[in-house]
Amino acid sequence: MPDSVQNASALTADESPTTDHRVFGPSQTPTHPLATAPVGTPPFSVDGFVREFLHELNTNQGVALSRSSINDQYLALASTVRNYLMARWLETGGKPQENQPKVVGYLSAEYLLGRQLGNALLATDLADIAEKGLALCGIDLATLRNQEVEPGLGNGGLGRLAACFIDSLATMNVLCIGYGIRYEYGIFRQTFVDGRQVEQPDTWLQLGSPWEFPHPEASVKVNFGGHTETFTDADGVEKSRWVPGWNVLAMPYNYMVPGYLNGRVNTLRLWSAQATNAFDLQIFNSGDYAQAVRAQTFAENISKVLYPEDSTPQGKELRLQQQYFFVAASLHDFINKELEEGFDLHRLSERIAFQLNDTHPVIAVPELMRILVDEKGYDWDEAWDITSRCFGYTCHTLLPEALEVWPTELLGRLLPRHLEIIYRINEEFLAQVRKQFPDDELRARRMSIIAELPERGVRMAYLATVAATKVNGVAELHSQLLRDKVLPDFSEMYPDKFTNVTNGVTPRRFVRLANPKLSTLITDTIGSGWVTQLERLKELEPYADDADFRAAFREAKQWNKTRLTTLLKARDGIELPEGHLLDVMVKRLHEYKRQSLKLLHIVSLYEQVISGKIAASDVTPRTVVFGAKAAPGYKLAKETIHLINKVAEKVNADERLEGRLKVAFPANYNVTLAEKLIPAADLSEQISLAGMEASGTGNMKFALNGALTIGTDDGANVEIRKLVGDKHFFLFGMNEPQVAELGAQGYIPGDYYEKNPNLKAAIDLILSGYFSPSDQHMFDQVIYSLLNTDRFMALADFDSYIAAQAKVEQHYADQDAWTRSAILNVARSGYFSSDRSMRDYIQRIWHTSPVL
Ligand code: 26W
Repeated sequence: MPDSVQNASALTADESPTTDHRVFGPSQTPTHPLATAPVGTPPFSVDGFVREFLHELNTNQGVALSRSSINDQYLALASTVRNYLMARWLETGGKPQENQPKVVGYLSAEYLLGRQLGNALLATDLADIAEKGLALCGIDLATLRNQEVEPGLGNGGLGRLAACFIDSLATMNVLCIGYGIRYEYGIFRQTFVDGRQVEQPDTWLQLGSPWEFPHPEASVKVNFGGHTETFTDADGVEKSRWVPGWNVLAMPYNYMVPGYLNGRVNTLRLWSAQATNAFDLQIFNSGDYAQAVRAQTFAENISKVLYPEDSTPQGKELRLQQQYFFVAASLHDFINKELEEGFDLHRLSERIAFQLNDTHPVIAVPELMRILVDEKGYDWDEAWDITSRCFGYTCHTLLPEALEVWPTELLGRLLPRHLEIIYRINEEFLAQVRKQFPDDELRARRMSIIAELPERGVRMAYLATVAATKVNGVAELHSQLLRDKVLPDFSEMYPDKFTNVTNGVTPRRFVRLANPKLSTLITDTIGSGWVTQLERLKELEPYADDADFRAAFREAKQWNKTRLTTLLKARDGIELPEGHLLDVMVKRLHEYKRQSLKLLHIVSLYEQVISGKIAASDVTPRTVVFGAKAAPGYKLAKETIHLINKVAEKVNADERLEGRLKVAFPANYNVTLAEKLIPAADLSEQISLAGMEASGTGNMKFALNGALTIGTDDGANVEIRKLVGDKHFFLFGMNEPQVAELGAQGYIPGDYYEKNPNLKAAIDLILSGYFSPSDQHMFDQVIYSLLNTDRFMALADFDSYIAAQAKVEQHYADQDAWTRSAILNVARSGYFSSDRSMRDYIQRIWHTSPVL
């Protein structure tokens, strides 16, 4: 911890720019009519647009059209579209007013936003005008859209869900401030070197970031380290206070969150870390330049990079620094900036509902207690009464290893006052436990927020559950397992605290924007209301029996396939053959998601053909498309990626297959690729071991884009199958109780290997080194983990999976029947809109309402 990190008070009075964040507006009463007029919006016309664009290009980019680069043109276009949104943002994105409904404060360490330009053009209905206006300037809109690097400020499901949720709240006219971290480097860019994943830094800011508005004047000082000391206050009460050791500045960057065609623009506020005192001149003058700027680099590290793990916390100190950094800045921001001066904090929960997106922001609970007790002088009970009304907690996982436990040693060193407060919260809580469940010390020990073994630590999920008004899972099965298996003691103690809100996805990005052909067909058939009332897709049901509609539907799917073929050729040099069933598995690489099971299906098919057990002509022409990043530290996941690429190499080159089975693995799966892949898919692979995938959201995107699902009864698959109907869903495998049963009785994967010849042949082919001629044992680790432990029972579900795949081939052979099923998947998946999820959160947890 550098000693030169001091606060801003060093600057002399007359040099210091005003930092009083409450001073707004001109110092004198403005008299010019424009100064008091509402902020203008450029004319909504091609001409008006061209004028605005050229103005931005010349003045903002400082180039003439004739000398402008594509990046100049993209940045000018972005700021032009921003200008159309600005007036609305200033009107609707401002400070929440006393008479306005409660604000939703969404606290998330991740936001997987995807490209912004397309969504902004959609939300403002500027796409056509922009296309025409740019064409008049000799520019192709699509080229500029491809110039945008997506902000990859998230790992996977949790981060993308946050992005869908804030889009829905804006579209539903609900006040929301999304709070998070502006990582300088987002999720790594994945490349393949000889089939192995190699991570490259995500330099998303390099070519400029036109969608953010920095507000250095609104920076917040965030403290760390130091110690606490007790003192007796004026009324003789023994109190404790924090004496921090060092601090950093949190600088806010505001992003627009435009509602769809409703003129509302909410705000996403992402914090970036800066040194309070960037440069130590004395040290510099003493010639130790590195030391002089060490404070800066040290501070900036906090928001430098996103942790690429999406299941196993590494327990790194920097990760905890990140969590406290954005939470402290966000609470300070809302309490001291958004709320009007002198607001009575007893009524805080009337003005905001903070939602904890998993345990990552739960340090917000002791932080709010610290603010109320130490800074605002409330007594403990008062403070707890306020705090325990302000938070909802969403759990996104079932994996025990994904539940964060911060060692008290680390927490006490970084946040000594917060550890004290957590101890007190736990004390008060255990007193309640003992009162409600007398003479049951075992229960008290089980429920303690403080774990003693293997080392003393704070169980963040327990802290969140104790403090939250509501705890929800993200799919019915998940929420049930949370009650029964993950937090049973808490469910028994607080039965009404537990609820469910099944995930959803935004139809704006994942249907309207990603699938224009299908969108037009739907709108031409049932009108355009579906984009904000997705349940109206139901009106498509009768058209499943309409041959013309089916033909048009197939045409849209084919158009998406052709678009994907062109993209993968240009992007990855991948040839997608014509007329193949597109079997797609895209999600993070994790053993519980069972990419290995998909791989065993491919290798088994391949082995049967090359061994002559089946003729190539018996194989339904199929291309399996994988998309998956592995956490860099997750060795077995990276090995699995390597194996998939090596199998692909062999299968794709083997003439004996007569081109009827192909494997494609485009690198760097992200939101932008998902928008092209998902609309083109026929089959959606949702094959996790039952009881492992909290919900899944890819499954919903596929169903809404007319792909049929092959899946287990896991997460939201259960609800998808219930709504689309068994005839239009390929269910296989054990359900959760059967998995528990098999686990209890003792699972021996080797038995399944021995008794299933096809499975044995497939595994033996890999073990023979057939796919790794240079090193026969290259994939031993992957295969032996399946043969010896197979924690996620891929071998046990193999048979049932293969049987289901046979049903897929059979159904696909009847294109009309398949198309009918696909249409019914679309028609019956309106429930999976994130707008519906938001309605559920509003009703069950937040109790706010749209601004009228
Ligand atoms: C600390 C390491 C870490 C980081 C992220 C642990 C766990 C996470 C996330 C909770 C993992 C995640 O993204 N979970 C996914 O959340 C989705 C949205 O609710 C669900 O649809 C997925 O089923 C769930 O795996």
